[in-house]
Amino acid sequence: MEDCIFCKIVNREIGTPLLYEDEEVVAFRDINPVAPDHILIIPRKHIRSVADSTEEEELIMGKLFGAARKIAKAQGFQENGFRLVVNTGADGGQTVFHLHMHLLAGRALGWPPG
Ligand code: IU
Repeated sequence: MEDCIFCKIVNREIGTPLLYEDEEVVAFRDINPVAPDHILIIPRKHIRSVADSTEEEELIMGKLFGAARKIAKAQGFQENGFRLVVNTGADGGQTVFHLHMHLLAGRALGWPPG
């Protein structure tokens, strides 16, 4: 997608350092972190949101969890725990319409969200 900032990161048009990458997924640090460690895990494929995704894309979405597990292990988040969040649509707080999973770690997180 031409105007999608996350597609530009995937296509290396923006030099955001990647924390993780494989054939289907890339991950990088959020530009505006809300936790000591705030990482975004995204599919290379432009999928607007969970709500807009298709059955064929379920496998790719599952890969986001696999990447989260690997990143958490590599970064040492497993001992204290971490949170995975996928904001979806306006009420879900989604602002970038390229599906992404937030991985939050490094402090005890409150619940419920605001
Ligand atoms: P949201 O779930 O759509 O609200 O999350 C979008 C996130 O993308 C948000 O935390 C932003 O800080 C983050 N982000 C970024 O890391 N780099 C960017 O260039 C842009 C947004 I635009």
